Amino acid sequence: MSKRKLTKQQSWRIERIHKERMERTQKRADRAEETLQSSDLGPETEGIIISHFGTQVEVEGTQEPHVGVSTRCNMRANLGQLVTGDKVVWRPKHTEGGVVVARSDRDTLLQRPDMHGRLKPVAANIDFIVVVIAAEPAPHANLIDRYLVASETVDIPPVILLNKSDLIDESNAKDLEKLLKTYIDLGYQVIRTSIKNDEGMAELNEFLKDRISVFVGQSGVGKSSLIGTLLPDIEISVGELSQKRKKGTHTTTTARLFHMPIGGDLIDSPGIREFGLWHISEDELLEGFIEFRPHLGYCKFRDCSHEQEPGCAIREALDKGEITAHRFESYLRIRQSIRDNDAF
Ligand SMILES: Nc1nc2c(ncn2[C@@H]2O[C@H](COP(=O)(O)OP(=O)(O)OP(=O)(O)O)[C@@H](O)[C@H]2O)c(=O)[nH]1
Ligand SMILES: [Mg+2]
Ligand SMILES: [Zn+2]
Repeated sequence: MSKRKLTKQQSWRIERIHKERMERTQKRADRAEETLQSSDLGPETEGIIISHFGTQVEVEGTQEPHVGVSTRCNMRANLGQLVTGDKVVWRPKHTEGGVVVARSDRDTLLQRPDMHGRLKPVAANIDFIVVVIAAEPAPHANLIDRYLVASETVDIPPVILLNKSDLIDESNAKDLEKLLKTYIDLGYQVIRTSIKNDEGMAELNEFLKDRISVFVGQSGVGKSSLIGTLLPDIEISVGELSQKRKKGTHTTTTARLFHMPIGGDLIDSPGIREFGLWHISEDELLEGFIEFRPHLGYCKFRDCSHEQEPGCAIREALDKGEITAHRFESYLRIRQSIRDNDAF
C-alpha cells in the first residue's frame, strides 16, 4: 500500500505539472481578486458547497434570494481547499457566476492523502460516514478497517451498509456473514439494502433523515444507485460493473451533495481502490481500532511493538479472542503502510 517509487524523470514531471497547476490556480485567484475590486459584484450572502470542479465550486445559496439556486463560483486565494459540505460566504456577479470570499469553521472534516501523499478533503460538516460494501464486488476487510480508523480518528460515527443483498447466495453468504459479524460484535451498526428488491431501503431512509451523511466505498458497490433510489427526482450517473472482472468502473468522479425532501443531506463520493492513512500517527492508529482501547497502556514495555514482546496486552487480548485475528492483521498492515511512507 506504499506509494509507488518514482523515477527521477517521473518525479520531475509530476513536480512540473503540480507547479503549472499552482500557477493556473494563482491566475484564477488573481482574476477573483480583480472581480472583487470591480463593481460587478452583489452583496455578501451565505451558501454551501455542493461540488468542486478543478478551480471552481458550485455553491447553493442558503439565503434569499438565492435559496436552492446553484452558482458556479471562483474563489479567493486565501481560502485553502474548499470541499463539498463547506459553508461559505459568497458574492454573486451581476452577469453570471460569483466569487467565494470566506469559509466558516468546519464542525468535522474527512480527508485522505492523494496518490502523491498530499492531504485532500473529501467532505466537510458531516454527521455520519456510510461505508458502503456490496455482495459484488466482494468487500476488502482492510479497506473497511481503514474507513473505520479514519472515522474514529476524526470522531465522525460510521455505519456499515451492505448493499446488493439480492446477490447473496451460497457462494458468498458465509464470508459476508463472518465479515459482518466482526463489526456487529464491535458495536458498529450494520444496515443491509438492495435497490432491486427494496430490502432495507425504508430503514436506510429513516437512518439518514435530518443528518448529513457521506457515502464512501469501493467503486461499483452502488453508492450512487442508493442515492438515486432514495431521491428519484435527481439526476445521478450509475455504471455497470466491468464484464470481465466484475469491478466498478469509477463512474462518479467528484463528490456531490443532495438534499433529502424529508430532511437531511447525502454526499455521493467517487469510489476508491485504497484509503491511505499516511497522515495519522501510530498512536492514532491504535486508538482507531476501538477494541484495542481498553488494552492500551497495559503492555509490560512502554515501547511495545505488539509483535513478540512478553507481557503484551494487545497480544493477550488476541489470544483470549477479545481481538480478532482479522482486525489485528489489518492493524499490522496499516501500520506497515504508515512506516513505509515515512521512509519514502
Ligand atoms: N443487483 C444489484 N445491483 C445493484 C444494486 N445497487 C446497485 N447495483 C448496480 O451496481 C452497479 C454500480 O452502481 P453505482 O451506483 O454506479 O456504484 P458506485 O458505488 O456509485 O460506483 P462509483 O461511482 O464508480 O464509485 C450498477 O450496475 C447498479 O445497477 C443492488 O442493490 N442490487
Ligand atoms: Mg457513483
Ligand atoms: Zn504490546
